[in-house]
Amino acid sequence: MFCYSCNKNKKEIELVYPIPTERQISWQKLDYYAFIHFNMNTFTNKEWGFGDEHPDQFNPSQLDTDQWAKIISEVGMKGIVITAKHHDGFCLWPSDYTNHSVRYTKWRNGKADILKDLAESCKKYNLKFGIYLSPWDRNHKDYGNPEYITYFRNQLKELLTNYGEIFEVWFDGANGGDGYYGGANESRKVDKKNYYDWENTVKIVRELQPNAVIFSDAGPDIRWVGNEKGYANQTTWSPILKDSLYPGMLNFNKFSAGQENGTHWIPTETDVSIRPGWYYHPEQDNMVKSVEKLTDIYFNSVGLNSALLLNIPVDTRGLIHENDESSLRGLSSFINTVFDNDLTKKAKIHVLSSRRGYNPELMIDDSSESFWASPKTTNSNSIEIKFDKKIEFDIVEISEYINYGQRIKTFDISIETSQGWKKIFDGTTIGNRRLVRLETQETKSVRIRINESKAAPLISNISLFSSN
Ligand code: FUL
Repeated sequence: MFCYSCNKNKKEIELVYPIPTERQISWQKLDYYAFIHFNMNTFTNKEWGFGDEHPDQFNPSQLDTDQWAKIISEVGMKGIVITAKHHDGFCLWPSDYTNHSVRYTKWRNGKADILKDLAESCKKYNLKFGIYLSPWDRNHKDYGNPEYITYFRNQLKELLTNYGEIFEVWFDGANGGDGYYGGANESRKVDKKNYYDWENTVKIVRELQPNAVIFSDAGPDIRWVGNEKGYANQTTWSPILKDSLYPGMLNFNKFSAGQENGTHWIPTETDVSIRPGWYYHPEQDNMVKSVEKLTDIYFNSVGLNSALLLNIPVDTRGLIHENDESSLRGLSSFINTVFDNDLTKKAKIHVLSSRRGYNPELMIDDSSESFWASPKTTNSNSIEIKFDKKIEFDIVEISEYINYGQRIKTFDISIETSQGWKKIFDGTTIGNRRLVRLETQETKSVRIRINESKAAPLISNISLFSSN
């Protein structure tokens, strides 16, 4: 995993617990990937189906999962998480455990398996494949009883066994309420803390897909960011006091920024839809988020020590709508143009002192595996990036080497002017990737100071970009 040749003897670096697992480190490198909400609700024009829908209502006219995967890979997203089953209980795959699935539709004579099609399309376009399986099931007669947990796990096993490598398993925190429940048409409440016995469900995922990260409000691998708007917290600690959390809890917002003294490494994933709804609604065709809005979301998720799970509601044809495609391509073109030209390639970098073997140039080299380390005893560090000629920039990117724990608590950025140093930004956490967007600045020297840190900072990357 580690690039030992980059820094000779990483063994001497002190760990600051908690630290990420290998599966979390690989996931964190994905930056942004797609959520696809496509299921029964697409055809009933709802966000939450009651569970009494007839399988024949599911009827896409031109379904083409290659079209999804092609667009998604071309815009630089690294994977797709699909709503295999949403709260209404309808399954996009021919599950052996229910007759509420594509197997019981007139569409394609009941021979369809959308997960199989999508898994193949993902392979073809080199995308990772993930699944959303709703714990809440408003169709199933046993929901609320122990039998339903067996049903849920049987379905999970089908998904984790029959579709190749799964990179993420998404468990929604929304559950319990009224529903069809096999004809009972009643309200059912569950004890969210204990009903699902998550510990044993997690074991199934670990056994069948050891590399998959598990998402829920509370982890265990990645956690909810606390809103569905696309914005992570300005201060975002990957460590969190896990024992105070459980999926579906009401006051989750209190915890969503994580904690400096968190006990478990559970980074945030920022989920947001490109439209107002998670599902396709024709009346929202002209409400697709603009390129500017998506760019802002990108900076406030990927750029705030999180990852962006951007939802695209596939339409009733079974295709990504032209308007959504156009915004996605706009975002991708911004990302490619801006992040392709790192101005620090022409810079010299200076620090007051370094640990032997961890020189400052490692912050502006091409590798994210190498890093600069300050001496053990220092808690205030000044990094200067100097240019021969004046440069213009409006984006600063800083990354900690997170494999050994998240450390930095506060930092600031200054530029050198004819009157001396001028502070232009004050920030808190950095973590995996911090993107700071500024007014355009002109200078020959940029200074980043790490003001407070849990231990000597380890910085793997500093970049400067111009979006003009
Ligand atoms: C929520 C669900 O209730 C929404 O329908 C959607 O799936 C969103 C991603 O998660 O909790």
